[in-house]
Amino acid sequence: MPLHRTASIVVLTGAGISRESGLHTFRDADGIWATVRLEDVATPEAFARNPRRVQEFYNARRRGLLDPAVRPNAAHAALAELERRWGGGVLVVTQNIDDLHERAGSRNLIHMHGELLKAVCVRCRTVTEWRGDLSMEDVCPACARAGGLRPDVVWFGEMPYQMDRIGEALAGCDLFVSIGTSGNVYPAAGFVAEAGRYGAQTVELNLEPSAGATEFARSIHGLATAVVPAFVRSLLDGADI
Ligand code: BV8
Repeated sequence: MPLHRTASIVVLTGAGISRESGLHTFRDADGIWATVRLEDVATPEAFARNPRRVQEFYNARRRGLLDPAVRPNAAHAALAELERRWGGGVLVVTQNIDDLHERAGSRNLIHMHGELLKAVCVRCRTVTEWRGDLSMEDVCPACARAGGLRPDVVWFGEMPYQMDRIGEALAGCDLFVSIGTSGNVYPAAGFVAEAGRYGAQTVELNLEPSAGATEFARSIHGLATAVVPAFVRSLLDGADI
């Protein structure tokens, strides 16, 4: 059945949507967790234990993201077009810390796991744009103290950002679409069940079935740059979903 044009859509994205832009995923064979343990670089305990190592891990990823060859791909562009042309609301909730959705034109966007191009001061909590390397010697532009700046990224064991706003959107949406995520990390992996409980249509677009594949009413498998533009076109053409 076609989705009515004033329907509300929530899209969850993960690392798979940025894979064809040249950014590695986490759990694929060539993924980030194949070369480094998340316990050593993506927890508050790791940062307390060895801040230099954690800063370097994110410095390398920030440099990679700022490589001119890394650009939004057709999947990011399709979601931005959907937001522009759809009559109802379109909210993208991304687990990704890259800025490819913004650069593709998405505006109604939540970075639930933070942003690689921002730093937060643990002392005054001020968030600052940060595109260079980050070290424990850097001084917070707001409180002028050194040694307190960290990537503005949500680590394991930390509260994801804007959970209230996300919960409201899931309760009110007519369609929940999950793109490029393995469904291993909570609370994001639980969003499909939450949206489904409120009666939303649920669709998964992914290279392969995710850990939560059975929770979706429909799954479309393929490369994001192929399946996402096709799905957006079907929505805009009023096709059955
Ligand atoms: C929380 C930022 C409480 C950092 C990330 C013990 C203590 C505390 C918590 C826990 C605990 N044990 C378990 C938990 C919960 C924990 C968790 O889920 N752990 C897992 C490992 C079991 N979660 C947390 O700690 C979260 N906080 O629970 O706080 C709370 C709970 C509820 C409400 C309030 C508070 C915080 C989790 C956030 C951690 N930070 N990232 C960084 O980026 O460095 S998570 C990290 O994983 C990234 O954000 C990433 O996006 C996310 C999910 O990974 P995916 O995006 O799915 O990537 P993945 O590689 O796994 O999959 C890629 C998929 O794409 C694959 O399916 C692949 O097939 C597909 N694909 C590949 N190429 C393509 C493609 N698809 C299409 N096209 C392609 N070309």
